[in-house]
Amino acid sequence: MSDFAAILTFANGKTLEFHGPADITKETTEAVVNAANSSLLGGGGVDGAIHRAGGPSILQECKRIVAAIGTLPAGKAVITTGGRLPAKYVIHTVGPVYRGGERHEAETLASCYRESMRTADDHGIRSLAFPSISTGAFGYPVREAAEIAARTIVEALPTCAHVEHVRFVLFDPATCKAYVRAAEKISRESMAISVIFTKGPS
Ligand code: AR6
Repeated sequence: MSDFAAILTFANGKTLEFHGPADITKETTEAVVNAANSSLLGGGGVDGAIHRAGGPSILQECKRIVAAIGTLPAGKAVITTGGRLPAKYVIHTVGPVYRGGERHEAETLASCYRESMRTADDHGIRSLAFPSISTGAFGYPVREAAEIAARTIVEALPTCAHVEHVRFVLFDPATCKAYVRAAEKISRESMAISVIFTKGPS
């Protein structure tokens, strides 16, 4: 059971949803995004959870990608199938490691979201779920990261031919709260035509 949900609906009928606390490995969107590292060999946090739940085929595909293109730079994205996950695909992206908030870190974080959206769209994917990239082991302050994440999706969504629904799946209450703030800010700026907060943060 989640404690928080907000849905922003835009003029073209596309939606951006904020949802949590929740586990992205249970998501039934067509694709889920993984906050990976450049090796694509798995790790802790959401990366570990996705590989555990999805099974070994995801790692095998990641190894084939690395053999073909080398390690994945921060800000880029690649796609594998979802193995045993309910989602059909996993899009793996590498967030920036936070080292004090230099401008290129914000740009790299925005690039993760843009590249993931572009990859999904190139594969005809209609619905996509994101975790909060870089705000765990990579140490990005969640309030700043939430605003970059939400704004980048709001900008990218209208340009997609296929992606219609994007959902942030937020693991813990503090992360939910930060994304609620970002959602509220965006809704105040009237980028969305309808905003529904079914439960706010306390
Ligand atoms: N569902 C949704 N979100 C989750 C889940 C889950 N099952 N598990 C954790 N989170 P992190 P990063 C949240 O550390 O900061 C890995 O070792 C978590 O609470 O997973 O980008 C990789 O291999 C936090 O809000 O990713 C890399 O080496 C968010 O996901 C490194 O960590 C991101 O936390 C990447 O670090």
